[in-house]
Amino acid sequence: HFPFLLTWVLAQKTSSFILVSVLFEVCSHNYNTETGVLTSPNYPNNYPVQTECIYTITVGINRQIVLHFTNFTLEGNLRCTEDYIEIRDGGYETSPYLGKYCGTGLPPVIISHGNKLWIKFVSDIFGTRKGFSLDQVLFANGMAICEF
Ligand SMILES: [Ca+2]
Repeated sequence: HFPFLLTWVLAQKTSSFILVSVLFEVCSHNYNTETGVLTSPNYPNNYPVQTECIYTITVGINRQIVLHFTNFTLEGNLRCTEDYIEIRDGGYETSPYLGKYCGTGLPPVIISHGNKLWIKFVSDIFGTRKGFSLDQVLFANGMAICEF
């Protein structure tokens, strides 16, 4: 699917963790590098319970983001009401819905329409798993310039 691939070096990421209440730890990550690896909290160890993480990825204008999951092990059920990730096609919680994933099946490759993606990771009060890891890569002007 992605011809003309070149290797792209993993870049830095910035992250911050804010404890907003006794019950839920909320972590917020803003990724504005061209590419990188994104993981669930504590990965590759189990993620904590009662956690909500928002990951906002922004790349250069006229570029698109490709999410390629490499590991995915979440607690899950059919409706993903326990632990899950939700992906939106834009920079906000209100951006167009792309999908909600849980369990152990690898999500499909996700490609943004614009230069932003919004990802929420949620874990409930019981049970944890290893979590997820994904490569974040990008397209420029419809041409693949990096590989997974
Ligand atoms: Ca859980």
